[in-house]
Amino acid sequence: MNKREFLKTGFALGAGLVTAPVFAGDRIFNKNYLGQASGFTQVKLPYAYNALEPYIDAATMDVHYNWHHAGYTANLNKAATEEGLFDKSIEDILSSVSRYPASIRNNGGGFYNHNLFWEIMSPSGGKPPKGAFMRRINKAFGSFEDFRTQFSQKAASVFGSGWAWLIVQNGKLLITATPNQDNPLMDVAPEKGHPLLALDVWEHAYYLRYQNRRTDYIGAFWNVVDWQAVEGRLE
Ligand code: MN3
Repeated sequence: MNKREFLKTGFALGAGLVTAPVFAGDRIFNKNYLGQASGFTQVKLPYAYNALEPYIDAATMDVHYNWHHAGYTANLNKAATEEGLFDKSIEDILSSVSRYPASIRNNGGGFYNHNLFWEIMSPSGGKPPKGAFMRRINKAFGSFEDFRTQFSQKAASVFGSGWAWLIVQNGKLLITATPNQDNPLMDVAPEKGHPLLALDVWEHAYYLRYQNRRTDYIGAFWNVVDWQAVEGRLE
């Protein structure tokens, strides 16, 4: 029985139940009675909503995680159901995102970007990187301070909504930015690479506390960056 037949059979066996878990590769898909997959799930927020105070406020975290990110995730699952993308990883989907409708690009990006964003922040963050990783940053950008300045400038200069990134591109560290929910994994990105660090500069990420003062929000972000988690994304 191939994977697709197994998916079908699994669903048929589960008919009549509200959800029927279906195993595909390394993911469990809970299909609801409409047959919609919920295979892409938000990471569990690794800290309380108020844990990043005063830099990121609890109300913003709550709305951002439970409405914005949850919305992208639900809409990705709906779009992935329509496109039959059950057996692909999000990385695979994003790397050929130009082949799919805009709903996959927007919601797939929104899903992936926020999962990464939550995981590279921590209430115990703000301590600079160490050892070989710090030396690599110094080599690429002059110094850690220079890196922060360049990244902050990139984030501040995003026109409208988007993200700033630290990526690895062919073994080289690089700062880049993307509009909307695009990211450097996408085939449409001008600079492609593996994302290590991400900063959401959509107004929904900071407006409640900082209003239009995006640069204050960017400055505060450095106090919660978990450099161990960032380094952990280097494979
Ligand atoms: Mn956001």
